[in-house]
Amino acid sequence: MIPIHRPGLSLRQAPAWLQQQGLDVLQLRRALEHEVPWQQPLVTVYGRQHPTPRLCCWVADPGCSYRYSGHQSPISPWTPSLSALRELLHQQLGVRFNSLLLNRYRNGADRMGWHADDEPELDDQAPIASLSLGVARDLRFRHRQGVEPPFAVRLEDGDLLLMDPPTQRHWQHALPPRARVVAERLNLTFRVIRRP
Ligand SMILES: O=C(O)CCC(=O)C(=O)O
Repeated sequence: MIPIHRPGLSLRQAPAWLQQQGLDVLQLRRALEHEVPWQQPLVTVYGRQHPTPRLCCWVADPGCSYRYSGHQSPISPWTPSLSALRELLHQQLGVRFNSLLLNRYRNGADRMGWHADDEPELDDQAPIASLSLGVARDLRFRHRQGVEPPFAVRLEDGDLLLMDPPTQRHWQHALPPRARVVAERLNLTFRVIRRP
């Protein structure tokens, strides 16, 4: 794991983590493209509704619902390949993730705006484990008060990125559009939702 530290930020990057687990990443990506019920919900931005600029799906244990940008995501069940990934992460990190947000960026126009994963239902003592499959994209980080220079982490096919506490409290992240990228990327962020 490569540690990345800034004041209030702690990341760990494991390049080609999926390949190191002996997985065929292309086959896994194709399987997920087919077996996941992808959606493109409407989100409200400055009072107006827009389709999200990517496809997504919320997979979680029963009772673990999640709300972002004014949208309550329906819960999809764990598929065999997603359960296997969750189990691998549990074995290696000792963390029992109970939910997963999948994002599918169809090309470089698809993107994710600035945000922190700091919703009240998320356990802020647990890391967020992010897996990337497909074309490389940059994940940008900026300090909330602007007191540190922003930076980017390049996420390649098969990489694991752990975002440890208190990163979400002090920093935001975004996946900017990239005009020259024509290929697809999947990102899976495993999370721990606090149960009521
Ligand atoms: O696609 C990515 O790497 C970022 C995903 C993300 O920011 C999120 O799921 O909160």
